[in-house]
Amino acid sequence: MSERTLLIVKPDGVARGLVGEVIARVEARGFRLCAIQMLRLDDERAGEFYAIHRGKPFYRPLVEFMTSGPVVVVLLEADRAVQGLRELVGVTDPAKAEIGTVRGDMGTTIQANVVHASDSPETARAEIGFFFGPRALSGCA
Ligand code: FUP
Repeated sequence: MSERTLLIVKPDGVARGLVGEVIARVEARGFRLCAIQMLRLDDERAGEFYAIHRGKPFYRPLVEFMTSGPVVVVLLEADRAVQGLRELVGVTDPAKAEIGTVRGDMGTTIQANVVHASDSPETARAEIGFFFGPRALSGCA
């Protein structure tokens, strides 16, 4: 069944010129692009996005990292989009991510791991709303 999910190319990925490669991989795997936006998160928005991690030792550094430069936010659609994108992206720590995954091939540290991908359909809905609001209802490619 067709499903939507959210991909973010994080500041390290944008700064290193990896946006095109990440999107090419996603398109090659059959995801349709529904919306795309480049933006810079401020402290409050980044903190809200990662609110689930508030209080953890990596929370402040994570918020600082996510506000350190622009990000590219992409709304994607596919069958099994959430799980499929997680598989394409690989596990959180690039050192542990499989070769062939985005993080395994391009990530440098657990923080600078190039991309974010929603981890469940519920999270995807919330994260899509967070960035795109009602515009997320527009059609996909
Ligand atoms: P993921 O769903 O794979 O993005 O991973 P998490 O939601 O567990 O973590 C979100 C982000 O927090 C990671 F992408 C990077 C950062 N993080 C750290 O910096 N250190 C950690 O030990 C865990 C996560």
